[in-house]
Amino acid sequence: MPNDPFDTFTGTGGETHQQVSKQSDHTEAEAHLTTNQGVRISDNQNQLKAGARGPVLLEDFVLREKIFHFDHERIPERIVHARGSAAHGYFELYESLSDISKADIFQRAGEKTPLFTRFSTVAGGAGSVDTPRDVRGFAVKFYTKEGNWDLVGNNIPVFFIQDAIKFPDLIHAAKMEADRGYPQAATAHDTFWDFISLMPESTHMIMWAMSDRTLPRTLRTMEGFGIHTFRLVNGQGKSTFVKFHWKPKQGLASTIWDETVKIAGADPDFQRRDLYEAIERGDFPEWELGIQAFDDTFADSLPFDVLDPTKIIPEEMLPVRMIGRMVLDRNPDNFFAETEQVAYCPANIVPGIDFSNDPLLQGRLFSYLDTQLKRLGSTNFHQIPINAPKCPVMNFQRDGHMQMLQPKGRANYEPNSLSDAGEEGGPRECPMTGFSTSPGRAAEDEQGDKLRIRPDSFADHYSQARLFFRSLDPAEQAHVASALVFELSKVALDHIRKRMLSNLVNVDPDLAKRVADGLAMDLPKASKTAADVQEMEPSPALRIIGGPRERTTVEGGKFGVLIADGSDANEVDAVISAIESAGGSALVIAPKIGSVTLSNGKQLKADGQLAGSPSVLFDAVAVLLSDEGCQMLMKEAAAVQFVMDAFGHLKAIGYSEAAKPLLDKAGVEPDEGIVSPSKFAEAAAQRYWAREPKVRMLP
Ligand code: HDE
Repeated sequence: MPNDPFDTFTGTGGETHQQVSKQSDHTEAEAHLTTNQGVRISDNQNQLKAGARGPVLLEDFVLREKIFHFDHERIPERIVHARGSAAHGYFELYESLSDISKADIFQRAGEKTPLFTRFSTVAGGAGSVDTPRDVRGFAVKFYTKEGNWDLVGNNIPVFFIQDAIKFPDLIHAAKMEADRGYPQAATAHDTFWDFISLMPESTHMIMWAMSDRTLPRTLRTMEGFGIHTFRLVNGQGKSTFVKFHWKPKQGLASTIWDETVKIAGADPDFQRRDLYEAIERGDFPEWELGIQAFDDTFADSLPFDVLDPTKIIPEEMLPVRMIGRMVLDRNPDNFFAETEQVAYCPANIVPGIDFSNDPLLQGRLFSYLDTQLKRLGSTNFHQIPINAPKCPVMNFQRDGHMQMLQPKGRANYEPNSLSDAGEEGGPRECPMTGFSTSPGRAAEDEQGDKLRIRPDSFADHYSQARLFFRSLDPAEQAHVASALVFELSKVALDHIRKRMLSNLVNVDPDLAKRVADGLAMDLPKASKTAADVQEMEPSPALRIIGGPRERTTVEGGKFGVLIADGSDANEVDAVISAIESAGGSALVIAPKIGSVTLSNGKQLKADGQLAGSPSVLFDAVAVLLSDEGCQMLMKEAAAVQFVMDAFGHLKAIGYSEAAKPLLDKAGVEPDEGIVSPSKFAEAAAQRYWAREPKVRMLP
């Protein structure tokens, strides 16, 4: 692999794997099927039987080994974040951060560090669809020269709960209901909203969860956040608080609820496929890593607690400084070995990075190691190549299930004075360069009696929920209201809906009223709050629509060009070329996959068949038909739906004059996004939010 940053390091677990695969490497001419013991197999089609129609024999070790291995192919899926997609890549530092962190990864501008990033949904099982309304996990494992650093975040900067002890309750409430085993990957049900309505601290996160943030168009078009406040520590031991951000170079884009539901049916692997295909075609997704760094004085000046994971620091209050970029440039070779077996752990940090006292983070530090033992079955999971550090690993830990290493010598303890324990008696502590914990500050509230208590500074549950809602574009606000109406309409128990409405009054009375109207319920009084709700300056950075990172480009997008026999060859060619020269992918959709005969008699092969390629799969569509082609497609429901959905999902539609009757039948009304073929590539870079009130009744 060219410019592979792994090459610069000496591996441990990685080497083991390479040795194994080298041993079993054959040229194609001499590739023999063998058992796991290396015995060549003569027949992989038939079991060993006593006579052609006789019973099967127990001595058939070839059969038994194969079936035995198959029977145990699955490991327990993750209890949360089971559904995920991942890729390899690298992090490149823009400028040295040595003034605030001694972490090796932050020292030398331009240096690349290999990494492996896994995106996930939270609630659904491993086989669930890619596009439910759900938070997305955003987990990055940096293989630094001083050990692995895992930044295990989400695409939303806050979390539902303030204390780790509530996590099992939250997840039980969100997942399938205990008795009936449904719904899968959906929060629109009684138990979720029962819990949420009883936990006002979740209100800020709920605003995000009901916004377009939980319907990302692709994994490439979402932000990532470390959520908790962490610490950076410099060479002098000085500690600085930090919050981590990932900002997508592709811009931020989401889908519309109706669209996301239809994508789930049309392509359950939509986001996994998108990531894989983008990397395969060399369109490497990229995010900038940003930090908000601040000291104790700044933290103390804020009207909320930086240890509270339900709070953000608005970017307008403390700008995000971009310190480097992540490029994902290589797909995994094997889904199971890499994406499934990768084991992230927020406790994996390196010298120069440290934790804060955030009580949610502190609980996570225990949980992940524990979960990996269950999932991967051995304390030696760090030796699996995807988890193995790319720097030397040396200690006296020994044995355990599936030990892959064969340490030499008698000394398996330290200190020792045996010369066979390796050079100078084996590895020793590094008092100067080894990881040492930042002492924190000796503030009164950071030490004292053992208590089960929540600090008063965590009491405000509504101010930032209000901040988020009021910072959104009106179209996004309407989506939040509409999502709440949808979800609460699926709640069968009246008292839960009522309680939720009472909480919403504290966020924004107008929002609560819109939701109550949408449910045809009376608006109850506001619920009691533990702290006064504060007015904060709106933060435009929180918006997608009209915000500073909204996606407004064709580059890296997918566009559907619907054609049929007789479509104008020049027009088709011009639209495809315009999209491609703007960096997008144009896919030809036709009634039959084999080929279409264009106006000039030439045959064009389709990329997708109409019934299997609805417009929800594309960022915008062009409908380029002849008179006859249009007459034929007007009798095809999939064609009418193709256009109707593109219009309803506020996408640009480029159309040839002859395709107009199909657009009319689909109820398309003219607006800025309905354009001639020559204007399509330009129009396709955005959605047309002004169209929304014409196509959808929003609360
Ligand atoms: Fe996790 N979480 N989590 N989580 N989490 C897991 O670890 C847990 C939390 C996040 O792609 C599990 O390996 C507890 C916050 C991601 O493999 C488990 C608490 C955030 C992933 C676990 C939290 C996350 C996980 C399940 C409350 C955002 C997927 C399998 C204290 C900052 C990583 C596994 C991947 C996975 C526990 C809260 C993000 C069970 C106890 C907050 C992205 O250990």
